[in-house]
Amino acid sequence: MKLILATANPNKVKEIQPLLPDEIEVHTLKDIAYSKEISEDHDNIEDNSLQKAMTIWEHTYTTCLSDDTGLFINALDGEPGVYSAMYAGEKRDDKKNIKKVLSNMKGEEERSAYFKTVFTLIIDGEIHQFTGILNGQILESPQGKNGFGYDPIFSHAPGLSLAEIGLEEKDKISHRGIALQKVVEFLRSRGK
Ligand code: ITT
Repeated sequence: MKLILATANPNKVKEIQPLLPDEIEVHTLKDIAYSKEISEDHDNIEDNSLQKAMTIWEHTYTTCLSDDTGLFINALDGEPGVYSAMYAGEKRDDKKNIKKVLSNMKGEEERSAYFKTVFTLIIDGEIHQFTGILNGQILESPQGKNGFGYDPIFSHAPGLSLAEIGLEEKDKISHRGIALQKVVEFLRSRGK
């Protein structure tokens, strides 16, 4: 079966592709030469995830899988949340986003937060969504060089950021890894 990954983020492709069953022929937006920006017009990640998958489904009518993810910080009333990608401005910039979070969290003792990923799978014209959550804490300063996005300031285990663990370990415990396991189980149950 051919499946198109409806994400323009190469880091997400790196995390998702190895976890999908070998029988699935995975194509990225780059592979299908789709270079238009996909709109994300909604105020929640479920609907944005659906919008991304629908955009590519209507372009290809091929099975497709999208991911929308947000970092929700309790002391900031859930910010950056659905606006995680452009928190510090229209131009996506991980370093500036991290700086803004740390500045807004300065002096804050309640540092709990969670990542949430919603995958949308469109297969045979049917829509299915799968969610994964990873709870943790916002660190006082960035740590580690792996991963992407907010990984250097998110700690899931005492003293360690998500940017200090390997890709394989992140896949096992992360919001994206958990949601993707559900996608894989679903595909297997459909005999894919
Ligand atoms: P697509 O929409 O093309 O999939 P994107 O980068 O725009 O890619 P999102 O809309 O889901 O992705 O935005 C999510 C934001 O959260 C973005 O700034 C990412 O860097 C960050 N993010 C997503 N997954 C993350 C992860 O596993 N660890 C750290 N930060 C993450």
